[in-house]
Amino acid sequence: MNSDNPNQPSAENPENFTGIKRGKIKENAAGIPAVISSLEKVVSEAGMQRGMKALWNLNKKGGFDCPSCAWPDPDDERSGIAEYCENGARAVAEEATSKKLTADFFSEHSVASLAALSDYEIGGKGRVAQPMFLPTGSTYYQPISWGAAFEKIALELNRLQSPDEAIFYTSGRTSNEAAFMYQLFVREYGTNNLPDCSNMCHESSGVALTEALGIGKGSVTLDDFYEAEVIVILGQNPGTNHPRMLTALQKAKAKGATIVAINPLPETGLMGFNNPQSINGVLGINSGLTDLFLPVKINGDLALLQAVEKLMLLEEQKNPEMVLDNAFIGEHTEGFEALKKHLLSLDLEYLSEASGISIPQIEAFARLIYTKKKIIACWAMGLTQHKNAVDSIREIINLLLLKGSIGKPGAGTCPVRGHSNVQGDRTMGIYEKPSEKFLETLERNFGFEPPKAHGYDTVEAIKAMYEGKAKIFFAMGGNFLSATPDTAFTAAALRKCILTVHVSTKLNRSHLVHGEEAIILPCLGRSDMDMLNGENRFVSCENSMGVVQLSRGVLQPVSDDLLSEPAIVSRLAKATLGRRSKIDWDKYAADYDTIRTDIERTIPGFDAYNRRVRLPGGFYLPNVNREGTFNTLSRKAGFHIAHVNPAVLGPDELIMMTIRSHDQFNTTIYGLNDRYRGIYNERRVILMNAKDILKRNLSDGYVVDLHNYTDGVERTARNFIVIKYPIPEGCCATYFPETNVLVPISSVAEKSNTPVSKHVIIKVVRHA
Ligand SMILES: Nc1nc2c(c(=O)[nH]1)N[C@H]1C(S)=C(S)[C@@H](COP(=O)(O)OP(=O)(O)OC[C@H]3O[C@@H](n4cnc5c(=O)[nH]c(N)nc54)[C@H](O)[C@@H]3O)O[C@H]1N2
Ligand SMILES: Nc1nc2c(c(=O)[nH]1)N[C@H]1C(S)=C(S)[C@@H](COP(=O)(O)OP(=O)(O)OC[C@H]3O[C@@H](n4cnc5c(=O)[nH]c(N)nc54)[C@H](O)[C@@H]3O)O[C@H]1N2
Ligand SMILES: [Mo]
Repeated sequence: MNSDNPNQPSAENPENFTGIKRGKIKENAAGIPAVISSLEKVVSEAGMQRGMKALWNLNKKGGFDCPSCAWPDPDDERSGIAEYCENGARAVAEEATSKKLTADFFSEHSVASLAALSDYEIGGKGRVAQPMFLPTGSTYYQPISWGAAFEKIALELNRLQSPDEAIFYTSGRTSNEAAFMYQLFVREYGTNNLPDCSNMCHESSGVALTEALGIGKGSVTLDDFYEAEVIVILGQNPGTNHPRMLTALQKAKAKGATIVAINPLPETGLMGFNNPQSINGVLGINSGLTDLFLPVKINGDLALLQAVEKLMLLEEQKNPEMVLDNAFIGEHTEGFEALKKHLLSLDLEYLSEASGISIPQIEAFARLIYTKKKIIACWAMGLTQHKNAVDSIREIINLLLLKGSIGKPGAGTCPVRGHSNVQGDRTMGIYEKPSEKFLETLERNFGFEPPKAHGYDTVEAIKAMYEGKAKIFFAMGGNFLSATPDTAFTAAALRKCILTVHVSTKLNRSHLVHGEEAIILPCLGRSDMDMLNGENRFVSCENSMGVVQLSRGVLQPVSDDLLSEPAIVSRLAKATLGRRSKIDWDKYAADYDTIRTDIERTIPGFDAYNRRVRLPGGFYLPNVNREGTFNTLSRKAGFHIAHVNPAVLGPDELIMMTIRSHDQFNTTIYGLNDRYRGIYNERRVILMNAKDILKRNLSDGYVVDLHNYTDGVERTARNFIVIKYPIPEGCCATYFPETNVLVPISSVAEKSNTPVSKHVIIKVVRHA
């Protein structure tokens, strides 16, 4: 189901090799090679002067927020030279590039010829420099004025039978100010169809945390890391995806913390780290990070956690008051007795088998935490993108609650967010299921009646477009086609739209697999100056630990024809709603302080927003868990009972997780290397266990095709090179987004509806 001709690669999924080179799996992350690699990229994309200016201001107080991940900046001292990492620098290089795409570029390259390029090549073309329009039946984008573009979009939006036929997606880079305006516009227009990248990312964390603890965000601050006794890291690859977290882990370890890593892969950053910002690191003096590495089977986490909790309960029976925090359990939690009964009834051997971790190793983990009271659990996509993700995350919470490890220094929950402002966008109301209270506040403050019915999340949006229930797709950032599951299905869904619109910095595949008509609206990025009347304006973002701080770009935009995201929303709203609107959109665009004033009176925690956002380092949003309370109905934290239910595989099937290489930010491919895993110049690879390779009569280096057959549909991804890798038997790994074609649209997490991108059942067949 790849294209019209199943033997040909298609616009949504080119399948060419780039020429693999192999090296060893690295023992330590970062150090000198990382510094060199990041500087080279910045200078080659942006030039020396522009590049250095951008890097100098990255993550400095008063500078701009790194457009890469959401890891927090230190509250106190920030590095004098560089408060960023290799991959942050690369994200900046990507955005700060001096290459630009004007009307000439689009008149020379048809949509089809661009779509035949790889994501790496498409991204390398440069920044979109002016608004572009693809009329019905045309194969070339042509220039359009901003005014005509807004008129066109407004006309189509106003022609729909119902506002619910339009979908308004958000990626996670959008500032608080733009996000607040965007959701306000969308709701005044009349729909809650506000899916976002969070639906594919940490939605499962939000659901689990809200159910158990009454707030969908993590409880720890950076300082908690330095007081923790044990830090458990599950399903996360910080060396690549949150490199600055390694600095925090190194410091935590120096202060006495023990680190446990739970991951099917021995990820380099977890194992060892040469901190490029310390002399030892630059000299290559290794700081080993992980004390105990547990190579779980994919989705073996629930069983492993239950096994450890069971051992804790047994140890507590032997040594009362030594293991559990009974006072905390009694005062602050509910459901303990039921959980205890459940866990004690489980068979340790069964749990060991289901997790892939031997009983002695499970015991080693349990012994590490028996007497400890200050535990932090960190997790990311290895936990959230599973069918039972909410159960697994609630099991993490169970473990922390048994220890009283929430709401005290050195302990707590740490879902490590992805996009730099994904958490802020949700705080601003980018959510398809807004609470009644939030909608009432909007009505009271702005005088329009917001729609009550819940909207589509990401997966529901794709289905709605496919079924013809939604006809216009508007994206505030992101690369919807490549980020979502079941690429061929999603492509068909987007092609059924009458209009697809993307507010973007860079060209991407979602501009090339489009609706009947398509528009690209080019916007300023984080690093760009946003000038008005001689003033360089700032916006603000919220990081993974709930700190809100300002972000002000420093670079001259590559083109005069870019608008800021707040300006785009303002003009779109005016064009669409006209005199129907109760909101002064011009005022917002002219003075961002007025947006923040309205955020302050609408969203709790933003008191004195305009003053506090100007404080160096910003301010913390309130967090009930951090303050030791729980915002659930009963005001207690809830234990949860979950059942382990391992997948039953056919003899020739494997479980595939789709992961990030070192040289990418989601669908943006910076380069073709995955340096830490020793894979160079190729992304079409499949990491397999030696026994699984042998069983299939394959060898390292063979070329294979991958198939998934869920729901009676054959999904195929061709041309992958087999790589022998230390990964548990029965499991394999490939890169996202090349294998999104194989992720069935129907395969979603219970409760959070997140695509199950880390548990795809596939068959591996030697390429004919
Ligand atoms: N440089 C860079 N930084 C990024 C991104 C990027 O693409 N590039 N993306 C950003 C975004 S949006 C996000 S959400 C984060 C993503 O950050 P991560 O969650 O670290 O990203 P993934 O590569 O998806 O890695 C998942 C990790 O989980 C492991 N894993 C997979 N399945 C399981 C499982 O069942 N159990 C366990 N215990 N482990 C498992 C994998 O081996 C891998 O190490 O990073 C953010 N930061
Ligand atoms: N198989 C599989 N699929 C996955 C995942 C996985 O692990 N496996 N991970 C999922 C996760 S965690 C996430 S978060 C999603 C990511 O999904 P998205 O957020 O939709 O994807 P990105 O690749 O981050 O979006 C990149 C595009 O954003 C645009 N952009 C960049 N900066 C800006 C800006 O400042 N403003 C605007 N308007 N546009 C900008 C650029 O045009 C760029 O091409 O993918 C999900 N998909
Ligand atoms: Mo994400």
